[in-house]
Amino acid sequence: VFSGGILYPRESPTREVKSLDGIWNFKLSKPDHFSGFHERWYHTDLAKTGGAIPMPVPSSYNDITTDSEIHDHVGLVWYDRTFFVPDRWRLANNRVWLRFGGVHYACQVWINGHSVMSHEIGHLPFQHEVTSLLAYGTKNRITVVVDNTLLLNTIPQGQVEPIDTPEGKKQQQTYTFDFFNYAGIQRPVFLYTTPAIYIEDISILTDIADDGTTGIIKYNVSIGGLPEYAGSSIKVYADLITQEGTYASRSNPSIYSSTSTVAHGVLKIKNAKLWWPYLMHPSPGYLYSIEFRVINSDSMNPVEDIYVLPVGIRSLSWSNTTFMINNKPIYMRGFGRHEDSAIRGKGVDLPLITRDYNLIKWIGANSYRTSHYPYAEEIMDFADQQGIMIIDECPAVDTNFFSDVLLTKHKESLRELIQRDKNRPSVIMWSVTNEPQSSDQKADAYFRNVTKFVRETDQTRPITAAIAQSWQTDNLAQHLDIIGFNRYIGWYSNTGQLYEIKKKIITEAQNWHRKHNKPVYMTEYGADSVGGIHTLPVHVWSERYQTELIAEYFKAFDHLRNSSFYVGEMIWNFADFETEQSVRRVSGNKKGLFTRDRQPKEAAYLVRKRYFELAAEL
Ligand code: GCB
Repeated sequence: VFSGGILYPRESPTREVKSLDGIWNFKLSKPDHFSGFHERWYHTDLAKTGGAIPMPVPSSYNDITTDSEIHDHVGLVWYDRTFFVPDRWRLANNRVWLRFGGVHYACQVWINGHSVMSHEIGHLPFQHEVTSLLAYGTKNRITVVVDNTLLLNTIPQGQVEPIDTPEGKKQQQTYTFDFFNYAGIQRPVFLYTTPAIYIEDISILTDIADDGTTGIIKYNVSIGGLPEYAGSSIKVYADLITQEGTYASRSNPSIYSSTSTVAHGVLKIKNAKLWWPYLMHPSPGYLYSIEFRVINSDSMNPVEDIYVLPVGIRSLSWSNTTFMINNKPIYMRGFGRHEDSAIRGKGVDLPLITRDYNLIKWIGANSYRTSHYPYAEEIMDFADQQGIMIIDECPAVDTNFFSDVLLTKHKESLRELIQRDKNRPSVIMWSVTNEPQSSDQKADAYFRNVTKFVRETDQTRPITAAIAQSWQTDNLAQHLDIIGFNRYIGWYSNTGQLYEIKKKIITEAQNWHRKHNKPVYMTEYGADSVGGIHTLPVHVWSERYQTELIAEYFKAFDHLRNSSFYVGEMIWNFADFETEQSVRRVSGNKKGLFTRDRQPKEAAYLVRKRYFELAAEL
């Protein structure tokens, strides 16, 4: 879909960024599923077709109106808006790009009636050059059609069945994963400019030299738009700048040769300030930035393009029993999360994101998993800046039916995820799946293939997954570097029997390690509690039951921490979140330490006490 990179749009002396966020026009495609295509809605203003309503971008569309038709819609929805492109963008040697942070699940995009691009697999960015499609100094129209349908060959999987309703035949979406399938243009939309010769992609690898103090940054910069005659007149400079704004290191310019469009270089910095996780160092999340400049010595205006990339210097290493950052053992204390809140659904919301990180730090966590899909880049930026370690998960949740078509798409989701997040210091592992049917024989070959692909793409981070099948029947763990398991003793099994937790969890973690000789951690455990419910004696659904259940797991973890292979504990979930309607769910999943509006439940105080104690031990 995109050739080259998918760098986040950043302003620089050579680049402008314009947001297309705001209120768009919105319309369901009904009664005929394809009416928008038949009537060519991309050739006209949606408003003129009748029945369009205002819809905010970014946001999920499901909870914005009071209409269950929109909330439960299966199939196509249409968006459009107009925008202005300044005349100065027409300048020679300018390119204009259109970039979406994420549209769920699949979409097609038009500019002024011309099809620009399509994308499948939600939660991942995509872009295309639109220079020649825009009208400069005047009004333009952008149209997007979005399809939320999940089938057996989508990531994640779902199924659609026909239903009869009083209004006629409709489709109903079903899926086995446990969160609501929010959809729409859920992340920011940008137009941005680059010069004709531009930085297309940057890949960096960081390490610490044997002296233990010198930071090493290796980089590759690929240049787009190079004319054939450019030859050796094109040079790429890289300056490392500290957080305080001083120059720390400058690499010799790497020269583009006519045989390659990639420039390589190395930056070395003595006494480097390393990127450390939260509470592992007085200033966690230290970021340098590298200013990359493309200089064309043959040109009247020698500076072609400038892009500034934030960089954290850190090393990762792992063995059969340990996981290390900067040569110190990692013990993860955190949770699984969701992109979820009232009204906006999965829409990027800066006040919410900022609040969430304040809560993550309040509770003393050092890590979380982006269960069960890649999170917005705006969310990932905070993790880099604040020293929160991320287990970066692709959208393959609850894979139940394995096929070659699915495998190809699964790998594509990982390719796009790694392409997007490869430079982030916060990302310490790739999670290739959550709770697949790994007892199925087919899972073995399938995940051998998936993990081989990830290892070929990135050798610097270990591969993990969250497994629900038992260690006896599972066919996935042998392909991982670090094994995560989800288990709900005291909730789905042994309901009410908190005394069963400690021995069962210890035994299971030991069995995973014994079978595979790999580090192990718990990716999920927890209990639902409805904020405000208190019972004596203590029963399920009360705040106290959740607290006491979590305390029993802590006893298991304290035992396991004496054995070297155990590397972390993650509670399900950071906050309450929306699911599909179900009698097993009380207005959503209530396993949050925080309510959906981000206030603490009783268990949050217990977890806070423990996480700060764990941090103090390191
Ligand atoms: C799980 C799933 C998660 C669910 C959770 C639960 O194992 O990975 O998506 O929300 O259990 O609460 O049932």
